[in-house]
Amino acid sequence: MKRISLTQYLVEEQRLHNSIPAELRLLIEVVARACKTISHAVSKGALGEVLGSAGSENVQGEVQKKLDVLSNEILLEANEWGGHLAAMASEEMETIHPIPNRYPKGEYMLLFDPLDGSSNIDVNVSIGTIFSVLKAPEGMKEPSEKDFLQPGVKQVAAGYAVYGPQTVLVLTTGDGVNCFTLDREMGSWVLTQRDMQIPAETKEYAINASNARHWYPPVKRYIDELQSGDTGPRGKNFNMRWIASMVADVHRILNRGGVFMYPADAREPDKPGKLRLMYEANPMAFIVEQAGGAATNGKQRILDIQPQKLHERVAVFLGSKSEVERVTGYHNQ
Ligand code: AHM
Ligand code: MG
Repeated sequence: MKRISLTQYLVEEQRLHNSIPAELRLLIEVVARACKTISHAVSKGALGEVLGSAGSENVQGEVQKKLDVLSNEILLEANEWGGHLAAMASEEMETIHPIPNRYPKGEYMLLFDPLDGSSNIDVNVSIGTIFSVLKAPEGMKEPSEKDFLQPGVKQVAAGYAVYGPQTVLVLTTGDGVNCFTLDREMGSWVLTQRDMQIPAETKEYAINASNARHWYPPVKRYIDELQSGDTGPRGKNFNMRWIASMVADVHRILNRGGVFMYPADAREPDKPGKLRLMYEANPMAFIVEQAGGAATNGKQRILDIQPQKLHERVAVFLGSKSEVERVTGYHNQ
């Protein structure tokens, strides 16, 4: 097999489609390098003294793990000095992180969830990193939070890494979705899946069913129908998977189809779900749509939502198109 590295892929994409200018290529390579460093730290586990709580809370009041904090630092440090960015924002930081004045500034803005699936860190289950790239608004001088508040359709790139049995990086720059596998001996990312496509039909769904008693009627109805199997209205049996790492659940769906849901529910009626629009829902929605799937908040396309604040939460339904359309239809009836 002829091996194509991430760098070669990015250079050739630019040559073919003029879609990855040098600065964006640098950005993606720097993020990929940071993911390699995070992957290394993750794989050391107890030996690297990276497990357990950091003894702090993030802006959403969630307890931070050591690896949440470490991964955030790795991404910040890797991306500060290259001259490709104007600012960064992270799920783990309350305010945005402008590039310090001692470094040159670029035209891109990077957002990330440095370590997704934090509850799985200490039990050796797949976790990951999610990132999203926006362009700084024309004429922006000092970056502020409002410069980041762009709908997901404005993303120029998005991706995620999964630190699992294999470490993979899944990337879109708006021209399909490709997967790279980390070759640990060589230290390089190798293209292993081109143009990933989510099967339109599926028999698999993912939801945290322990919240069932709090679900709103459209979600209840949809899940009831799936669970009634071949004797119910869907006329077929469905299987369920819930990894509690969005990266791993989405990666399964990209490979063999399925639908992933984290709905809003009646526990906290003012809270629109658990997941964050800017760091989780938007990049995943971009990737899923680029792979032929769909992503909504139950009512509208996620990528069309105008964010109101940086750490905004959103309900998420994504994956195989026909299923996402069905459950969205139940909400809109
Ligand atoms: P995190 O970014 O703090 O790790 O939280 C997001 C994670 C998702 O990866 C996953 O889908 C979800 O939270 C799991 O939630 P739950 O604990 O309700 O199963
Ligand atoms: Mg997360």
